[in-house]
Amino acid sequence: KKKAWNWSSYLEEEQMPAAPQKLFREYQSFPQGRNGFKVGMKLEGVDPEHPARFCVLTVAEVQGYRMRLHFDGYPECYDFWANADSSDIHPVGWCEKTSHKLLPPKGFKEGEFNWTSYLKNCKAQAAPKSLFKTPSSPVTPSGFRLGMKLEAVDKKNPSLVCVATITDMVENRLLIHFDNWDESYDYWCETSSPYIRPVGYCQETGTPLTTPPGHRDSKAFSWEKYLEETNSQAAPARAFKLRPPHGFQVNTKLEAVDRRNPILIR
Ligand code: MLY
Repeated sequence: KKKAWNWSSYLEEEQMPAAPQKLFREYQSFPQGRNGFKVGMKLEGVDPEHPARFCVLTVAEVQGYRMRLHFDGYPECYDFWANADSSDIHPVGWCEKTSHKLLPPKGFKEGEFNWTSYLKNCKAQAAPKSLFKTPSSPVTPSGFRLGMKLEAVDKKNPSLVCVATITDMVENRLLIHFDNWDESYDYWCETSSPYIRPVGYCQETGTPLTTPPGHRDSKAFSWEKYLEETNSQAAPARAFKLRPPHGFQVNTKLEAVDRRNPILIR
């Protein structure tokens, strides 16, 4: 007969210790982490699968400092976990205030949704503003502007550096969109992100640049012409937090962890 599984006999059998509680940050502690969000509260937030979209969300479960967020009207399989201080979540009304399009719950036509009557009909509470992370320091203008172009690593295909555009900005974070690709490759990053580089970086470093599909003569791609054709500006090099040259050379040998097989050091 099988005995019920439990941690203490498992650790004893394996002769392995549990990770000591003191190694966890307060926000990781379970279940005492400070978190004022309550199940049923509603809010607005980024869809992790489509970072360009802001959606109507409900707190479905709270565990310590983390919570499971649910897309109103959609199946639970799309639920995702976020920390209470995530920069991707905002109080009710944030989209309107910041001129972002808010995707209504499933079943609503565009323009038909309004928070006041929705909250009333659902008999639900909006998550209080005080629970959300507020930008720590006043946001200093970064030099990046909406619509500016740059060269960015495609995080889903990390060997590619591609022609990209800043299509949204929240505080100091940038939404990176790849020209002529759909929004599923988009991602949010800090201005100091190592994934973004100024126009001309690839040419300077001899890295191949992936040009927008459908753009004529990808071989003869010229940023100058492209900026002119698209009537857009390059993000200024000074806006990038460029780090000093690191001294690594192409083909220098080193030791590194294999991320797909992390116990091996090759
Ligand atoms: N094999 C993939 C590569 C997509 C790359 C998209 N980047 C550049 C935004 C495909 O063709 O779908």
